[in-house]
Amino acid sequence: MDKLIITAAITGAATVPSLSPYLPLTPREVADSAIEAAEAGAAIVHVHARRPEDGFPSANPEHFREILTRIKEKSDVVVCITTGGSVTMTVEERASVVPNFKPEMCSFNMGSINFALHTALDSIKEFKYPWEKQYLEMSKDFVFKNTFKDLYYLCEIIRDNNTKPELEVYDVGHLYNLDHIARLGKITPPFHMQFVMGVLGAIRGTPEDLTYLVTKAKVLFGKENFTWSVIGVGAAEINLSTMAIHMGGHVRVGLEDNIYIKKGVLAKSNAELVHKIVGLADTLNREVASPDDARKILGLKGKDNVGF
Ligand code: KMH
Ligand code: ZN
Repeated sequence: MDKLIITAAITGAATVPSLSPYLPLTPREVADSAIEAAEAGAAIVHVHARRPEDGFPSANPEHFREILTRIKEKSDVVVCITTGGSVTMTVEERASVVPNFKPEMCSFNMGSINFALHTALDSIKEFKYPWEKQYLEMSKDFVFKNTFKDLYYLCEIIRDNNTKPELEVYDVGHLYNLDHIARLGKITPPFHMQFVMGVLGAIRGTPEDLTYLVTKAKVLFGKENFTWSVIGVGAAEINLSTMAIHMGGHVRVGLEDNIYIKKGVLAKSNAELVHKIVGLADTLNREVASPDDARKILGLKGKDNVGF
């Protein structure tokens, strides 16, 4: 079994600031939280940006630049930049981070889904910022658009910048979408898949669903042609992580996907969530990968070949 690659997803765009006072918002906070997560054992950090003044998801390259340069200065962690962005961004805005920063990795969402966040409204009594309520409410009618035209477009951008995609698979059909673009030669193995489980609108975070996704990926691509990792969105995070550690997969945790360290208790940092996974890996006798181990396992171009 390969060493365990832990990815920390630092802030995302699905969590709103009122849900947790520990969510990093400013570029400085995002970068420092990423550095701390790396010190705790994360080999990769998955990065979104937010507006410093109110935490609204940002596509502003200057916000990204501030985050990326600070991380690079202080840590050798692998940086994976989102191309999923947020519900308010066009696919062109989302993709622009790749040519702008030529990262070692970027996310690449494998298809469209309903991406609903409105159920979080029930747990918020008071909103910190005026945009949050409407942002959550409008997600009831939101389709996270990743059409084939979008997939073809992103394939080109990702290939042109020699960036390794973290292929975000939210449902079984997304494996077939990947198979389609692979057959066209637009993307080549080995693939690194991130099974995103527990979003309202896509597959749930159940053990049998994870087993099925892994089995189906082996059937479609052959087990030597991909690595995989899992995100348990919300309550499923630690349980699915445990399964993945045992099954030879990799793990993504972080405040982007889950704000609790255990039932009813908010995680105080991304590092705290990473630390929990390091403990589980130790219990299950799986060694944790360093950033350079992850570079080797995933075949990355290296920190010196990025554009920031
Ligand atoms: N927030 C996750 C459920 C992306 O950034 O491309 C999915 C995600 C998408 O990380
Ligand atoms: Zn993300």
